[in-house]
This record gives sequence, structure tokens and C-alpha cells, in this order.
Amino acid sequence: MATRHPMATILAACLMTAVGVSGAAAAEWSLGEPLGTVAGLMRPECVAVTPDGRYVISNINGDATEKDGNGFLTVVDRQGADSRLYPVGDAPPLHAPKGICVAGRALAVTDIDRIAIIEEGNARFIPQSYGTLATPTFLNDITYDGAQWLYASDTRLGRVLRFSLDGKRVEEVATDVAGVNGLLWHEGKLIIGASGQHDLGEIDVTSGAPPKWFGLAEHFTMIDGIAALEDGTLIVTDPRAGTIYAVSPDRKTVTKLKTDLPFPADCTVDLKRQLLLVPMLQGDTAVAFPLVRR
Ligand SMILES: [Ca+2]
Ligand SMILES: [Ca+2]
Repeated sequence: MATRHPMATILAACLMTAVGVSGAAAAEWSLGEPLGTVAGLMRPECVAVTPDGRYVISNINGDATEKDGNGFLTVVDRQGADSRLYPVGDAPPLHAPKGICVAGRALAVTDIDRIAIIEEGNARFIPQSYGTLATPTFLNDITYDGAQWLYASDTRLGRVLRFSLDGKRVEEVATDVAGVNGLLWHEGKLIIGASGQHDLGEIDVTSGAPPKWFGLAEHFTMIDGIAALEDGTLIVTDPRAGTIYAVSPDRKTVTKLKTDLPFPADCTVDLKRQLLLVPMLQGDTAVAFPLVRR
């Protein structure tokens, strides 16, 4: 049976409101006080926005590497938070779901050593085989190029992999990237965050060149969520520091937006409603912050 969390009703209410956006060219961003909170989550790692405007939250539920079969996805819609979007019925279990991205009509979800492609309550898992590549032990964030490839960070093995949606192909895009976690496909390039470098960088996947780092390592201890605003500003979470940052479109300026948060993980932006959605992994909540342009 689905459970509705009463704490989610405020967030559900804000799903009905679109916040206005000013048209200023050069902007600085801040975050308002939380508009809503979803409680009752179980080690939430990531929030994604579906094309129809619902929010999907992955719940690791237990150890991040254990194949315990108890991971699940929560959905937040206008009715509130339903603790079980997936799995339901006889659908195959998830273990420790982390990154989520929308790929066409499906959701792609990383789950330790595989990716679940979930559509209409059913899941299939990719890849069919890793072939000669080492099998991942900690697939983390995932992003879609909108055409062909799903890109996923393999944090423990320090790689970025890409997978064809049909599960037939898997390739290494970058290696020797210690602690690679956050990924975002943005304007034809792959933005990455890595704890080894403490930095954000960019990969041109067509060149085969190693990541080009932005040189912002002094600001970060760990980089998890990466989201982009319409002006090219990046919103970045540092879970270890409990902080959310903005990185300017020229990638030169880093601004603290919120501090003292309980492990803010893989965030996403709802551009339509101008909300930043942040799962708090150690708070068992997800919080919606209004994006305020000054
Ligand atoms: Ca689990
Ligand atoms: Ca992550």
C-alpha cells in the first residue's frame, strides 16, 4: 500500500505554483527559505523532475553498496509524496538506487553495478555485459545526452562510463578520475565533479581528452549534485561540508548559498517552478528551496 506523508503536503502545494523569473542579464542567485519538505525518506540520494512535473526521489535505504533488495523510488506530485513509485507488485527489486535521470519516457537509475531503465512500473537492467571492462561497484550519478548515451560515474573505480539505452554497448569515457560523483550533460559537454580533485571540470566526449578542470578546488571538499540554471550558473552540493554553492557561468566565482545542511546530495533544478530540490541524505528528507535572482 502506498503511504502519503503529511509533511509533503506543503511541497505538493508548491508544485501548483510557478514562481516568476526576472529578466535581468547578469544575475546573482540566492536560495530562499524552504518552501516544502518531504520527510520519511530513507537515505535519499537524488531528486529528478519528470517531464510531467513530478519529482522522483531515490532512497538507498541501508548501505550504499549492499545488494539488499530494499531500495525504492518515492514520487511527489500534487497529491503529496507516495513512498513507492518503484518497485510495486512483482517488479524486480532495487538495492541502493542513487542517480536518476529522465531518458525519453523512461527513468534511468544507477544501482551499484547496473542501471535500471524504468518505464510504466517495469524495469529492465543494463548493460547486458561489461565485456573486458571491470564491473563497477559504486555507480553514482547519471545523466543523458538526449540522443544516444547515458553517462554514469563509477565512483569507486574512478571512471565515467557511458551506456547505450539498449544495453548493448558500454564504454569508458574517462579513467583515473578519483572520487568522480556528480555528472551533468550541459550544452554538449559533460560536467563532472570529483572528490579526488575537489574540483569541477568538463569533458569533451568527442575529443577523448582528459577532463579540463575549472580550478575551483579550494572551495570544495566533495562534489555530489550538479545542476544548471538557465543562465549557465551551476548549483553544486558539497555533502561533506553541508553546503550548497553557486558557480558563475564563467566558472570563476563560487558563492555559498546554504550551509549547515545534513549531507545535501544529488540536487536538481525545477526550472519551470524555479525551485532547487535537494535530498538530505543524513536528514532523510528532501527540501525545495526557491531560487531567487537578485
Ligand atoms: Ca538498500
Ligand atoms: Ca551522487
